Amino acid sequence: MTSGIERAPLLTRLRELGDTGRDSAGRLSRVAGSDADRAGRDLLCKWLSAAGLRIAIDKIGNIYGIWEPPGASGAPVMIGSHIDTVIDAGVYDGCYGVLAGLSVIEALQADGRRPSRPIVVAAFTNEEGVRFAPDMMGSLVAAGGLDLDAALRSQDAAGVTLGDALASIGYAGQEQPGFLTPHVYLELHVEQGPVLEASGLPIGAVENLQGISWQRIAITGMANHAGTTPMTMRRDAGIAAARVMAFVDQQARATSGGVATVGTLTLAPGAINVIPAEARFTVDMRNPDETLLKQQEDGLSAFLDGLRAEGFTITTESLARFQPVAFDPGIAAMVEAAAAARQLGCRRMTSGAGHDAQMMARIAPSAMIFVPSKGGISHNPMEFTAESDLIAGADILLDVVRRLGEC
Ligand code: HGY
Ligand code: MN
Ligand code: MN
Ligand code: MN
Repeated sequence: MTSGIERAPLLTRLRELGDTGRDSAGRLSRVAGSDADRAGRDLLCKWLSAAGLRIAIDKIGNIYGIWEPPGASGAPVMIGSHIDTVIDAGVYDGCYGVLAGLSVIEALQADGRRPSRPIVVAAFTNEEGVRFAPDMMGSLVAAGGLDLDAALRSQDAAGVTLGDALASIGYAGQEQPGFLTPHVYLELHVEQGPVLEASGLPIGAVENLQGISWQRIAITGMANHAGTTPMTMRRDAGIAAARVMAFVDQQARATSGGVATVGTLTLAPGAINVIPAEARFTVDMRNPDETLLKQQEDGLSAFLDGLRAEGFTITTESLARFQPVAFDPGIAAMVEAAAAARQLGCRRMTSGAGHDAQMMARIAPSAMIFVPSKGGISHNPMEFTAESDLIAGADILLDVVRRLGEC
């Protein structure tokens, strides 16, 4: 096989980017628009420039490193992902795909390849949606699925808008989102789940991505004395929230392909001896089947109506709602063929996690390549992928980009 990816730069940059922006406790929380996000973006742009790429930044802060070799024309082959992270994150989620995209361009340059199309590596803003909702926001705006001004007006818990946050870190770009529509879009990503490791295979050809429903819920009961109020006379918002958590968990376990998570929960007024007057929490439900995802949402809605009948006031707000997405079967077949040519085991699979590819699939044939996550762990500092798998995934990305870029 022709030369593949240079190991050292990819692995070294992954570590260096992973160490950029850690807090005093050593935690990596590069949430969108933070100082850690600025530090990571600055480092990425330094590497993109050093590779001779033209850097363009759009008004939602998406970063594009553009390689336009002589003779290349037309819509680009785009390789993308994100460098923002969740709170106390691992170093591979998102960053691996962006840095592998840079390594692919460097390998093509080193081989003297002349692609017929420009090749672009993209880092999309706020893929995680931890500080500003919805997630996959930068790619969603670039794909025309969310109005730019509405996205820039999204606020974090402190009322800071994404627009102000991007301006404060110097990444409120000039280009109009969508100024660069790809010919095809590829994303290499750690699986973040247990399937590849359990299959003993290094490569996943991702053919679809499950639907996602994010809701923010507030339940209002009544504060009262923890010692004097009989259990039969309480309107305990905390217990009501706990009942919702148990319900969505049990419902997901009983629904084929369903998952559900309550990842945030606050109680007010938040005193040991006061029955909670208010509970605010989020519900993340997902399912590869749109009908079943809708069934999960309807079940939650009916459960909340039951709580209203008990006297609770309940408000719900949709933070994100994305239908399941099918990726391009032709490109998935290219991934499988590239793996076979390198004698690497490969299987077709569904993505449990959301990714920028699900947004770019709205405007261009798109596909993803997965590599295994040790223990299926992600969104956790224990996230780990073996170096041999990281390089194998990047080699497959290189092979598919060479086919798509005709070089
Ligand atoms: O939640 C997700 O799946 C994505 O990483 N934002
Ligand atoms: Mn990711
Ligand atoms: Mn993630
Ligand atoms: Mn993701």
